[in-house]
Parts: sequence; C-alpha cells; structure tokens
Amino acid sequence: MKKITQRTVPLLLAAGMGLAAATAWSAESLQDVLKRRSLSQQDLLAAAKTYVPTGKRDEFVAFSSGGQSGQIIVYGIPSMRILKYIGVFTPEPWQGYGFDENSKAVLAQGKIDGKDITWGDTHHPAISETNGEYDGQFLFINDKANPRLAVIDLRDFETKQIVVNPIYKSEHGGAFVTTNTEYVIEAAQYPAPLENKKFQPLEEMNDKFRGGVTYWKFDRKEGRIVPKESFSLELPPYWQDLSDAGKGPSEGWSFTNSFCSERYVGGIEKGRPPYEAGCSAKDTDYLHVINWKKAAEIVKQGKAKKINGHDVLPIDVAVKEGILFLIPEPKSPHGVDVTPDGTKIIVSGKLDTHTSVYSFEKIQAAIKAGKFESKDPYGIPVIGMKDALHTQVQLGLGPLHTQYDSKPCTAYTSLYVDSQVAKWDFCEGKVLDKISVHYNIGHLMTMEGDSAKPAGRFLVALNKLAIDRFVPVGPLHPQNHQLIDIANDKMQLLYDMPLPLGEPHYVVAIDAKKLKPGVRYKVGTDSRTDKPHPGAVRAGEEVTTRKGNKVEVKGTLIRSHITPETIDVEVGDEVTIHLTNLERAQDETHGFTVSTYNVHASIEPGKTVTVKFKADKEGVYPYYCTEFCSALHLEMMGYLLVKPKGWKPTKTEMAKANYTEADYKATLKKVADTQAVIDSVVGYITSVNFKDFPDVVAMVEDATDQLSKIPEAKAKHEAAAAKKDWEQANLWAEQIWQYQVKTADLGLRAKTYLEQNGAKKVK
Ligand code: K7E
Ligand code: CUA
Repeated sequence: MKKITQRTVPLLLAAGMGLAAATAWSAESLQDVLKRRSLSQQDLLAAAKTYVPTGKRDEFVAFSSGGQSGQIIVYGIPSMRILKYIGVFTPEPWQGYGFDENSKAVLAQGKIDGKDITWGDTHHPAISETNGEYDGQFLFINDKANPRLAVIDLRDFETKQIVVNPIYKSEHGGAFVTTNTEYVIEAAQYPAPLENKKFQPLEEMNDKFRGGVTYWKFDRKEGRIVPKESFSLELPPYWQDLSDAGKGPSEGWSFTNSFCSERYVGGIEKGRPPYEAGCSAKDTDYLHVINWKKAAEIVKQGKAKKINGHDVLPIDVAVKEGILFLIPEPKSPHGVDVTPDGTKIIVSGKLDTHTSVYSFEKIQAAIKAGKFESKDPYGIPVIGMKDALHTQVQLGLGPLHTQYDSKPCTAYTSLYVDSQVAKWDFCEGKVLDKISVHYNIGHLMTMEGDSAKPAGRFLVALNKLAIDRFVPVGPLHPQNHQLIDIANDKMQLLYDMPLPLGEPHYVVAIDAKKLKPGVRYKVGTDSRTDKPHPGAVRAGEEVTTRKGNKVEVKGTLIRSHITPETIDVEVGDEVTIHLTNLERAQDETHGFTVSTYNVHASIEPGKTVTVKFKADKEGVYPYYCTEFCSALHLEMMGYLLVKPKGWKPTKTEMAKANYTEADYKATLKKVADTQAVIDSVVGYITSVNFKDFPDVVAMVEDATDQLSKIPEAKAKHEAAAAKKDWEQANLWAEQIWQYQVKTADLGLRAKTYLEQNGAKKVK
C-alpha cells in the first residue's frame, strides 16, 4: 500500500475525497495486513491463540533451564514473552547475584573443593509438589557438569541454596521431586569412583567405578535441602540418566533409566572402538526400580556406609533388603516418565522405534512372586521385560521424552530423529496424531504435564536445532521453543520462540494462578537467608562506623537519595556497605554500585543487601542507584572518597551559588502550588475505598513518609531565612518540593490504579 505522507494528504483532499476516506486509507484493515505480510488463515488463528494484549497476562508460567548459562529463564505461555532470568549457578548482574555479599554466600555454597565454579550446565527444573500436583512454592534445578542442585523460592524467584553432590563427578538426572517433595532426586551420569579425589584406572571400571541416585531431603518449612538427612543408593556403573518418582499406587518408589549398561570403556586414540559403538551394542539397558521409602528407613537404621561423610546404601544391602530391581529397557533410552495416575512407567529407547509402557502392577507382582529372569553382575535381581510390560508402541525414529495430557491415557513423545511430536494413547497402545517440529526435538513439555494432574492446553517442543527458523545471528544459533496447541484432536503449531541463553534441556510450566510471589520484603530482610539482616536500619538510624581499618556503613535508599551521600575512607580500608530499601510501593527497586569496585546490588522494597570491597585505590568514586526509580533517579548518587593516608583538608566550605531572597520566594510559591495538586489527589484517594487496595495502601504509606519529612525541612528554611542565608533557605525549601514531587508521583500512581481497578466512592 502507498504510504500516506504529509504531501499526499492534501492531494487526496484536493481530489475531492473527504476526511473519512482519507482515514480509511491510512488505517490498514486486517485483510490488508494479511495480504501485505502473506499470512494465511492458519497464521491468523495461531496469532489469536498466542497474542496476549497489553494489560492482559499469560495463563501459564514456564521455568526453562538456561543450559550452559547456569540460569533459569522464566516465560509466559501462550505469549512466549520472557519475564525473567533467575541467576542460579552463575552470576547475574541485574539482580546483583554474585556482586553483593548475600548472594555471593549462596554461590559460595556451590564451591567444589574450595574452588569457585562460575558456570553451570542446568538441565532439569522441577516445581515442588503436594500430592503429586504442582504447588508453586519452590523450584529445583541441577547442574550436570559440576554435580550440584539449587533451590529457588518462588515467593521471590531467588536462589536460596546450592548443594554439591558429595559422591558424583557429574549428574544428569536431577531434579525430580517425590509426591510431597519429601526428597529431590538426583542421579549420576558418568560413572566414577565415589570416593572423593580417588584415582582408579579405567581398566577397573566394573569394580571401582559406580553410579548412583541421591535423595536430597527437603525441609519445606525452612525451604532448604538438609544434606545431613539426605542419602544415596550405590548403583552399578551403568550410566544413570533421568528419574521420576512414583505417585498414587506407585508412591514411595522411584524409577531411574540408564544407558551404556555395557559399561564400555572407549579410547579410540588407543585403537579401541569409540564409546558410541561400545555403549549401544546391546539391545537393552536397565530401568532401575527403587523403593525409596524403605531405603530411607534402612538408612535411618544405620545400614548405610559413609562415603565422603554422606550416607550411601551399598548395592548388596539394597538387594538384601529388597529395595532395588532392574528391568531391561530398549535401547539407549533417555528419560523415564510415570503416568499421572502412577500406574504405568514410560521409557523410550533413542535407538529403538518403540516406546515401552511398563505396568507398575506387573512389576510388583513379579517382585512379590520372586519371579526374576536373572541377576545382573552386581547381584541385582532383573525382572523379565515381558513380565513388566503393559505394551510397546511403534512411534517413530529416536523417541526421547514423554509428557501427559489432561485427557486420560494421552501422551506426547518427542521423536528426535524424525523431528516430530507423536500424540498417542498409552492404554490402548496406538498413535493418534503427529506434528513436525523444527528441528530435532529433545524434551517436550505440556502444562503441568509431569504432575499427577496435567493441565493440557499447550505443548512446548524444545528443539535442539533452529537451523533456518530465525534471522541469522552467526554460526551459533539460538534455541527454538515451539508452542503447540494440544486442546484439539489435531495438534497445531502456533509459535516459534528463539531462546538465546544456552541450551534449555527441560522446562516445566505451571498455572499462573498458583504462583503468589510477594511484591516487597519485610523491611530489613536478607532475601538470601529469609532472615532479618543484621545491617538493616530504619530511616534516621543511618550510621557509619570505623574499627581499625574497617569502615561499616548502614545506609538506606528511598526516592531519590542514598543515605549517606558521602563515604569517607582512607586508602586500604575495608569497606562494608549495608543498604536497606525503605520503599513499600510495588516495583520501587533501587540498584547500587560504586565506580570500578565491581560491586552491584538490586535492592527491592524492604530488602537489605551488603556490598563489600577493599578501597585499595586512592581517588573519588561516584556511587549511584542503577534503576531508573524516579524523576530524580539520576540525582540518586553520592561519593566514595578514598583519601591518601594522613590527608588534611585545606578548604573547609563548599562553593556557594549566590541564591537571593527572590529565589527563595519563588521556591516557596512553587511549594504552595504543588501542595494544591497534592491536596486534590489526596482528596480523590480519600473519597474512594482505597483501603481495599493493598497496593494503594503501600503507596499511600510511602507518600505519607515523604510528607512527614516536610516539617523538619520547613524549620530549617525558616531558620536560614531569619538569618538571611538565602542559599540554605532556598535549598531547604527546594528539598520540600522534592518531597512533594515524590508524594505527587505516588499519589498520581495511586489515583490511576484506583481508577483502573474500579474504586468506589465512599461517603
Ligand atoms: Cu538434554 Cu533431559 Cu539433559 Cu533429554 S536432556 S534431550
Ligand atoms: Cu533509586 Cu534510581
């Protein structure tokens, strides 16, 4: 269509067309847009299913592993808009994660043998469950490269704890939670000696190398893993992969698949066939079937042995106690997924076209009857595949992971080689539908699709390759998460989302209504411990103290200043700055940094954070608020003065600006005019039921705070005026206006909020 320019409008009018016609020309119709962008009716339908208009919110929230970034990516479904990155195993500057002392303490929990590990390979996030259903309280995720597990509290979306696995050198199968999040399951991947820093030759793989599965005890009240009450099960050096916990009838049991049960050792440079040949030679590997409830009891009875100070249940004990069994599973499988009702267990072999559905009832019957086809080389009873299978279904090439629908017996399995998703019935054993994805899908995820109560609706395909889907950005491509509508019989591809932060292996999505994050902290909270921060102060209590060469500042932040506004130290001093954000209003975050000292903090309302550094360079270093928090955000700053030792001032007064009485009067008038605006806003707010709106109450509290400071400034400007010190008089009057501006800003926000949220008049 021709663009309407300033030139063409008069022309159209001159041609006798009225204003209405000109308007019709200037606004494209839906049909015009479809044509111009070559969009089909299918595209339009997809757009309507995903588009979330301004002001509206997503129905589901997804937590995606951030892969090599060591972080978590939070996005909305169906809009696929990214909402947040959560720093987990790696520093995340925006949130100050790794740049303030409180978060550094969390990252330091992830040190291994005293060494900082500043990257992570996150794979599997898991949301805490109650009765097998997502409860939206906590999130867990693992680091495959450096065997670690992290706890994120969904009240503030912050990482609270990192635990290092005491016996593995790598782990893949975490995190998976038991039905009531009693334990978080984490399985090893590549076998290694369990004893820390112990060398064993590869020739002794079978005897000296081990795998395992760890059950991390989770204390829901504290919101932390309790390492002392956690334990592991020693497993053969099969390459344990993913796990899933039983539920319903299978509650108390857990299942861990494995591959390379050949225990093959490669070494192509020594003339041996490579790992990939030796690790896929057999037709089957082993599904590990474990009674974790009984295992926990046996550990309590003291039957575990300590390895690296951690309780490990040896294989022979587990066998004797009847808590560990194996079942053959075809062929190099990846992942194991318990059905929502807990009656079946689905495993797919990457190198087999079949997906196997095991029956928990049959497994239990075999165990009860003592019906085993053999023992593995470690004496573990092996249940015959045909004695445990419910059915096997031919789905396609390279089946990997399975997720469930809200509809009974309906599952979705990713087909890596075929680049497809198969929808199938696992009760009847038949394929229902297939859809192509781009390209090479790994995991897939349906809404709450690994819980006891899947929500259906949407599926996300996590594709390993993006190839030609996006505008090229160099040889390293973003990942492609594809949103698929699964509400109907036929699946429909809706949307491609590039994810540019690493390879997300797995995602979980929860009904947005189940998340109830806070908007502020109780004033003075250390968000990383959830405890009162010892460095917190309230307004008026700010203080700087010195002990030897240690300078400690307890300061506050509130629009638009940092208290204190100068920090005086001597070169070589150790400086600790605690800052409390005194705001109550939603979203009034302040940031804090000091030039060139590599510190940064994000201080949300109520939070207290500490930054610490050695002032080892003489000089003048501005510090400032890093969030644009108010009209006077740029003024929210101060100076760190690092003086040479023994430095003495020669000048004792600041430069003056020669303000006059007229300036003072003009400022007073501005103050009076602004007060009129405030009064009218206050008049409106108090005329409606603002007390029914907690967000508004918080804003009103903040505004009242600002106003309460006015009398002190008023006394100061009047005293200065009496002494005809027009500079001081004018500037203290000006400060009143600053308080008013902040008050008015809050008041207007409150008013808008009330108007938009249907506040009612009160008499
Ligand atoms: Cu990439 Cu679950 Cu680690 Cu499969 S994982 S594809
Ligand atoms: Cu506080 Cu900008």
